[in-house]
Amino acid sequence: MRNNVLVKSAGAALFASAITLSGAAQAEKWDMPLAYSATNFHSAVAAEFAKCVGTGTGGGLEIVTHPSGSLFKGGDIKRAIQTGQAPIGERLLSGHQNEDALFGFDSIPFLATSFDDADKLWAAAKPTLTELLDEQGLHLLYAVPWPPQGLYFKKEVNSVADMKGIKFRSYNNATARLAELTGMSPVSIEAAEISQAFATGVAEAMVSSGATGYDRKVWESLTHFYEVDAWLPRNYVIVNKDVWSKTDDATKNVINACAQLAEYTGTWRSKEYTGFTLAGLTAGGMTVGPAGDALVEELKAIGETMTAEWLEAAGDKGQAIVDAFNASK
Ligand code: PCA
Repeated sequence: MRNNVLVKSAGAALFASAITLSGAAQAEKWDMPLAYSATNFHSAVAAEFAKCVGTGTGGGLEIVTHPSGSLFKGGDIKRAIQTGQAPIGERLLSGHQNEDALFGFDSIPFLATSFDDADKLWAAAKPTLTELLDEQGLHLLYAVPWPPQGLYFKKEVNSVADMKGIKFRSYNNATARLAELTGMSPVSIEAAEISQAFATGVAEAMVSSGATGYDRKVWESLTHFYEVDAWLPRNYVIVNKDVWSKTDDATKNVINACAQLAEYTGTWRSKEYTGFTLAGLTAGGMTVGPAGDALVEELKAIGETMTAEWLEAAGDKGQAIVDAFNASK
């Protein structure tokens, strides 16, 4: 009788620890490197996405975001995910234009200059980009546009001639090429490091959104922001393909639902942030406004050159994206 009780309670204890163990085995943690600061809206959206997945899986999958390039620097995030050093992460994919020109579809000057057109361009490009990423061992979850890109300087600029010799911070091939075609010297610098680069004079100008200038408080070094609305590049959240294929269907469903929500709220935040951050630059003391007509004309001609160069490099698949986009407008 006594023995029986002991056996019973030992059995209960074992059962209890089995529950704890299986709970522990199921709870998984994914570190998610992000290139941009925690205050940036993309990072805020990623944090909400991570929370959504945690809630939706009942704590079964915990995604921990690491902003500001603290886990992997922007330029290393894609490789880290491909090689399985990180299961998931966020990256500006046009930064990888040197691997494949198709990654630069969203940085073609004056092709898609509004949020609506950027969405249409994304719809036209998504199948091709999903396939390209898949071939590289990556599964695409969601993509969110940055606000329209404008030009930052530390002096008034009214023509391309005014840009000659300026040290221009670039973030992908297209921005480096823009510098070359305008007589500036490109220097590649991650957003996380631009405040210092401007303060020390390593760079003196850039093309970016109001959001990034606001995040990095560039009014401490720069004076002018010209709204050019040149393009709206995207950040992408990608998962290692092996990790994704080993993820059970119920978890995948939750991740997909949270990803869809993140793309929607991210786009909404990007729109809201456009005006907010331009006002922030003005409050910081910068002169903010549209570029002059003469400068715009010159930039459009450079845009045509860059569009032709991109189509040449991206081949039939690139042309098909542009054709599908034009047909959807
Ligand atoms: N900010 C990012 C990319 C585009 C943008 O608006 C950056 O400057 O790095």
